[in-house]
Amino acid sequence: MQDVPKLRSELLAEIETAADLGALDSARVAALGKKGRITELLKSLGTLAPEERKARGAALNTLRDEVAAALEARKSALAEAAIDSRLQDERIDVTLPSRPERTGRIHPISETIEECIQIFGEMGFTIAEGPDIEDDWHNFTALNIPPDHPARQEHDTFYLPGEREGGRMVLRTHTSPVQIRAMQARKPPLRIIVPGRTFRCDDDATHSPMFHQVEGLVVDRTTHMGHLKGCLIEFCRTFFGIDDLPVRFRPSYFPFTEPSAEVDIGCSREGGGLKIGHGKDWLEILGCGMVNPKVLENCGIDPAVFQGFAFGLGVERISMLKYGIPDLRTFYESDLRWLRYYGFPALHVPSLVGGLEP
Ligand code: 2NL
Repeated sequence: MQDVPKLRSELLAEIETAADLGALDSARVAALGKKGRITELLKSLGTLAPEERKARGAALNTLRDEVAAALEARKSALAEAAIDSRLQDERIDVTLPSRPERTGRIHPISETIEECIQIFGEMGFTIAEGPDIEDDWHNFTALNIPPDHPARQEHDTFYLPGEREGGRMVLRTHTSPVQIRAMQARKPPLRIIVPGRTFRCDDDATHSPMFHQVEGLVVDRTTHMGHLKGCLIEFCRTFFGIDDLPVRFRPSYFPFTEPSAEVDIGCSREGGGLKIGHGKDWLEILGCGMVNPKVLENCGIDPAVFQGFAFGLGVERISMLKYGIPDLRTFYESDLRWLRYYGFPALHVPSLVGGLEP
């Protein structure tokens, strides 16, 4: 008759030395499988005398439990070892230096948007995004742009064929519809900026059918023109890195703001070149105003309780001014030599104090 202690040490040794899950499973089958050594012994208990059967049955049950526990323990140990070895194999030395000159460059549009996000982010704005394809209501109607407004005309707007939910769809002509959606979806106070692509049916030396905007919106109970001015003066000075940059607000008109203004920064055009920051000339760089009460109302915000300011700027324009890029069209030509010259290294961090150098 099989000696239980001997069987125990054989089975446990086999389990302990199983090198992988396959070998471990063979050990399990050999011990506890249908024709396993423990199973066979349990089956043969019936042939024994009652006293002997009891003692041996107890010993075999204990052995079976012990072997089962050893199998589980070995299984966990093998799994852990597998993870350890995988972690070792996939180790990445994050202290190795990068090789930015051998990787791509960041496009000036991305860089400029990132700089705007950085500056407005410091002021507490968060980023909102929305679809490039919009319905007529979010792109025009909600913004108090009347049906006969020139901006709606076929030659300014890319209208898409067909209708969706009973309305015409357009490629958004500004990022304002994202702010409309934010006002509909959330309760004030709101403080968001919206960077993104915009589209207008225009293509010449100074217009591209696809361009980028950063718009901003603040809505709160006591938001006023002083907040608008402080925010945008701060933005202009930080973006161009000139502490005493002259900034002026010139009255203007937009259907979605009242009053409206355009923002100019001081510059000099003496000697043919353009120098930002000093001199007696002015350069328009963005549009802004207090959100028209009708627009708040269109979005379900009570204009008797809340007021806001908004602004919009063209990313290509301020990028060209800051980085001395002379030709708008070159932004979209995917010319690698241009990108190496005007682009930014992969790990470049947009700086608030970076001045005019890339
Ligand atoms: C420009 C002028 C502007 C806005 C954009 C705006 C958005 C909402 C409500 C009110 Cl939802 N206003 N946006 C306001 C004033 C000017 O952009 O010349 N952009 C390049």
